[in-house]
Amino acid sequence: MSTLKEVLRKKIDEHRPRTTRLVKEFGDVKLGDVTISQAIGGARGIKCLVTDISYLDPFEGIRFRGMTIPETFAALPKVPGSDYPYVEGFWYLLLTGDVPTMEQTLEVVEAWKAKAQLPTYVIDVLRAMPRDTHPMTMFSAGILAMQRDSVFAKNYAAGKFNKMTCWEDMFEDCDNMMAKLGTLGAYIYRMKYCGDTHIEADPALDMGGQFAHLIGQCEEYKDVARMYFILHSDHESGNVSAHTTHLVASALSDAYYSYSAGINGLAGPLHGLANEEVLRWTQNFMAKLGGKVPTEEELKQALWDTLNSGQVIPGYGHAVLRKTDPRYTSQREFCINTPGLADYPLFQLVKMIFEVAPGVLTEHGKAKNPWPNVDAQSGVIQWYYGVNQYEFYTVLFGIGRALGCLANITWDRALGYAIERPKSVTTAMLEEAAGVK
Ligand code: CMX
Repeated sequence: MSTLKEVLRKKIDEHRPRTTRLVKEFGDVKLGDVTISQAIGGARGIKCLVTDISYLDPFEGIRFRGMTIPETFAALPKVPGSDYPYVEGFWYLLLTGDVPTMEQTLEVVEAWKAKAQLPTYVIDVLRAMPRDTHPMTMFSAGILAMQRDSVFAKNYAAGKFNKMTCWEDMFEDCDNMMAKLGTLGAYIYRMKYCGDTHIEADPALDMGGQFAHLIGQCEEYKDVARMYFILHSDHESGNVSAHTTHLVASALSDAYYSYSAGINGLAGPLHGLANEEVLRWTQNFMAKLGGKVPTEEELKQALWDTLNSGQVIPGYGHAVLRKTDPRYTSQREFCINTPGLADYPLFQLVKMIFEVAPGVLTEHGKAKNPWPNVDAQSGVIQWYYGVNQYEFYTVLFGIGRALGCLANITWDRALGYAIERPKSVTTAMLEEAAGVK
């Protein structure tokens, strides 16, 4: 081991008890308006972000522009022949707070169709990456590559920045990006998992339907895509992907820099990658049992084994929610109401985990919320439809999450939100505030 790493290890070992003691014994000590445990522990509960796009109540779950998930699905114009709304109409709702008419929705549908194609240089960037690169890396790189075409960056460089009107360039970038993200995700999917064969776009299709078509999916999956993108869109602005996007945009970085950064945050296992982890955990567990249906005891044991090995139960717990995530419930209802999926063994197992895991987590006593989040349910639907490359699931999350993040940064710029710059303190300052020798 290098001297540098050896010395660093020693310093870290010496420092850790100081941090642990501060949180355990002096967590409630105030540092101005926040406590030591909030300063060390990820800023939980500090009210210092403002957004009107969505609001997350710990017990009720998410509301998009004031509407619950069922209310949102019911209110928006539906794709003809489908039970699910246009993603484009949802974009209109997030941006404006108004439920669009069918005419207003179709205007967005047509605008997105006209600019959905990927520029060749973006395809070149993707193709230059080793094929076994994680799809989230490709997705983030593809978004970043598109920065070349940022309207905001071009106008800024040309000296055309105006604080009151610059939101318009931000909006153009966000709208242009939204139009392309489904195509980008589908291109990565076909290049990596379908022998690099690609499918021509169908000019008749909306964004959700087109994505299903481009990855080579069946008719039914078009609704899965629409539902999935809407459900994953926004969860107010403190989660890692939304907050990162907001933070980067606060430096007047354009939408591409900002959302590519947000995607990198979404790729973490404690955030969006949890949907991949859930499927991996569940499949490994089934494989260990040789595919047979587990007993409740076997399932409990597997959950305890995971916890005792120091890992988290993926898909369970939440920083804000204190009940079952309505995004979980919505997907669960989709499963229950879809013939074939309702009896699907993997769904049966996911249902069983839902019955057992909250009890185990409660007994374990650490997680503040023992209930499932959005990621506990989403992979099973993808798997059922044959999207079994679970490393791709977070890209699906990322296409949807863009709706919320990009609506937010459009408004951030319109309202001239300041560059984000919280203040840091040293461990010694915390110890002084706590009166620790
Ligand atoms: N399994 C085991 N332990 C868990 C847990 C879980 N599912 N959820 C929380 N805990 C633990 C935490 O790791 C923490 O332990 P330490 O004190 O040792 O650090 C303790 O319980 C308290 O954590 P918390 O206050 O309840 O939760 P946090 O706000 O710190 O973290 C989250 C929230 C989501 C990161 C956490 O619940 C977790 O790791 N869940 C599993 C991963 C997951 O599903 N992530 C997806 C969330 C949704 C999304 O963003 O996509």
